[in-house]
Amino acid sequence: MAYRWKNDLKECDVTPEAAYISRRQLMAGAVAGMGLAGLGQRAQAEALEPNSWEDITSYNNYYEFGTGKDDPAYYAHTLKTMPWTVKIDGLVDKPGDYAFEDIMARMTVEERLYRFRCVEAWSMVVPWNGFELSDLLQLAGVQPGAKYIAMETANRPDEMPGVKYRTLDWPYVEGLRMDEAMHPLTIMATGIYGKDIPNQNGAPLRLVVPWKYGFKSIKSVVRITAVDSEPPTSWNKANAREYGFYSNVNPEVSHPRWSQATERKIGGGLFAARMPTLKFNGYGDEVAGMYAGMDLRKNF
Ligand SMILES: Nc1nc2c(c(=O)[nH]1)N[C@H]1C(S)=C(S)[C@@H](COP(=O)(O)O)O[C@H]1N2
Ligand SMILES: [Mo]
Repeated sequence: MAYRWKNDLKECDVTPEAAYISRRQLMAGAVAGMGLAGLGQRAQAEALEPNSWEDITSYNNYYEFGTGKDDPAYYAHTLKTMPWTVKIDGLVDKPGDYAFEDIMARMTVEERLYRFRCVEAWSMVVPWNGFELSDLLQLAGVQPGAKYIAMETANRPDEMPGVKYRTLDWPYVEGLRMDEAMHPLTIMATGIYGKDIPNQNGAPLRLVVPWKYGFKSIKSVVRITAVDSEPPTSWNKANAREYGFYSNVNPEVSHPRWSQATERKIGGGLFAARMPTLKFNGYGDEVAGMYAGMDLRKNF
C-alpha cells in the first residue's frame, strides 16, 4: 500500500504526536505529493491542532451502539469487521461484492488532517488515513446516468445493541450528489493517527466529507449504490425540517433549535471560548463552486 501525505496545515501546526506518526507512515511506503502547501482557509490555523486519540475515539456519535457519547467506545467492540465486504451496485460497470482487503490493495491511502463539525455544534480536528472515494467509484466504473451515490451502514442486531431501539430507521443510509462524491476532499477513512480506524469511529471504512455536518459521514459502510435520483438519508427521514440532504456547514443558517454560528472544540476544557464556525467548515475555496447559484437556505 502506498502512502501520500496531504493536509491543510503548515508544518509548524502539527503536534509532535502527529508528526511522529506521519514520519512512520512516510517511511512505510512510497511517497508522493509531499507538498504541505495550503488547501483552504487559514482563518483558524491556530485552532487546527489535531485532537488527541483519546478525544477522537471516546466522544462519538454512532447510534447503532447507543445515543450516549461514550456508548460507541463502550459497546462497538462487538462489531465484527473481519471479513468485510462492500457491495457496489446500481449504475456501475462492475457491480459486485468487493472484499475490504481487495479494495485496500487497489487504493492509495493518504493522511488528511480535516476539521470535523457535528450538526450539534461541537467539533474536532482529526488526522484521518483514507483514500479518495472517487478512486473506488472509478474502480467500479460509474456510468453516465448515475447522478447520486447512496451508502448504507451494516445493520446487525446481534452485534449492534442500539438497533433494538427505533431511534432511526435502520440501516443508517446517506448520500451525496455525484460531484460531491467525486470531489478530491471526499474520502473513505480507514485509519486515524496511522492506526486502523476503531469500531466506534466506523471501522473498517467510513465516509468523511469535511465541509458537511458530521452525520453525512456514514460509518461502517457495507453498500455503495450509484443511482439516478437523490437517495433518502436517515436524518432527513427522521426530521426533514431539521436535516436537509445537503447539510453543508453554514454559520448563516441556524438549526431550528440552535444557532450554527459558533462551535465548541472537544478537548478544550469547560472554559474554552467557542470558535466561529466557518462556511463550508473552512473548505469554501475548494467546494463553494459546486453550489453556485443554489439557494443554501432552501437547500440546507
Ligand atoms: N452509521 C452511522 N454513521 C454515523 C452516525 C451514526 O449514528 N451511525 N453518526 C453520525 C454523526 S451524527 C457524526 S457527528 C459522526 C461522528 O463521527 P465520529 O464518532 O467519528 O466523530 O458520525 C456520523 N456517522
Ligand atoms: Mo453529528
